[in-house]
Amino acid sequence: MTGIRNIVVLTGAGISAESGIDTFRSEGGLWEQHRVEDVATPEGFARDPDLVLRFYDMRREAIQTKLPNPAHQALARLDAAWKGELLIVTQNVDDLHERAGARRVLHMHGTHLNAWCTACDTRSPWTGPMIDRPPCPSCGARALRPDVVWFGEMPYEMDRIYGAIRQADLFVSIGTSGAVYPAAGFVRDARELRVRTLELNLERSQGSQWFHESRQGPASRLVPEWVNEVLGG
Ligand code: BV8
Repeated sequence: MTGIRNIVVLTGAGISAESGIDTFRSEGGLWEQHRVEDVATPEGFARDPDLVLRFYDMRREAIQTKLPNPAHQALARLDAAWKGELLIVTQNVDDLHERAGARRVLHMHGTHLNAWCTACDTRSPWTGPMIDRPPCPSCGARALRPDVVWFGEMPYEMDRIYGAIRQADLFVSIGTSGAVYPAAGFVRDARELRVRTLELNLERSQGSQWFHESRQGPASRLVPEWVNEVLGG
């Protein structure tokens, strides 16, 4: 892959599937077990906070028992070796990219491992449950919520993401169905900017037609192969 200096990688639940973390839309996936409206919206949280806090307590506990897979490890290898610009924009709220060693990671939908105090607006590292309404480490108020972006809420660092796409020579999408916006629109933004686009996914996503190239298969095989190509292995 010649002439590539700046890369933006978008990842979704599919990159963590082989680590044993449920995806959202697959058979038996999270959205089959729970109604999105009930567990991933501010309205759902206002209506039944216990339901929402239990949903995220369960997932927060689960991800801490999982390990990064070869796809996370390959992106961490790329991050360590790549001299050009690289930004790994993840829709995932797990910390497997970081646990694999990646550093240039941006969580556009937040993270499980932070608590967000709705009284003092402080975000604090958090690994335990929230169902018993523990006090905020900063102000003591019992007003914590998961630091995740719910439907209808603005994703994080959108300017930084659009800035990176504007500078990019290559946009790569890994393990995402292209069902949720604004993330699902990045490939079209990239195309309008004459950026090369590549999809690595188990199956063609809802936005496949927008990619110059789409490769199908498990991330644990496709991502190490692609990173070897880029690093000229
Ligand atoms: C917003 C955090 C205003 C919480 C999440 C335009 C058109 C239509 C609707 C909208 C629109 N703009 C906005 C909307 C509304 C809404 C939206 O998109 N609705 C959808 C349902 C139609 N968007 C919002 O509300 C967003 N906010 O728009 O604010 C705004 C507007 C403009 C600019 C700025 C702001 C906020 C959305 C964020 C919601 N929070 N997560 C939590 O995790 O609980 S979304 C959550 O679901 C994930 O983060 C992710 O984004 C999405 C799930 O998608 P995927 O990750 O792709 O997972 P999925 O299961 O769907 O697919 C997995 C894929 O992997 C599959 O393709 C499968 O084939 C593949 N796969 C599986 N195994 C493997 C694999 N691939 C490789 N290897 C494997 N082994």
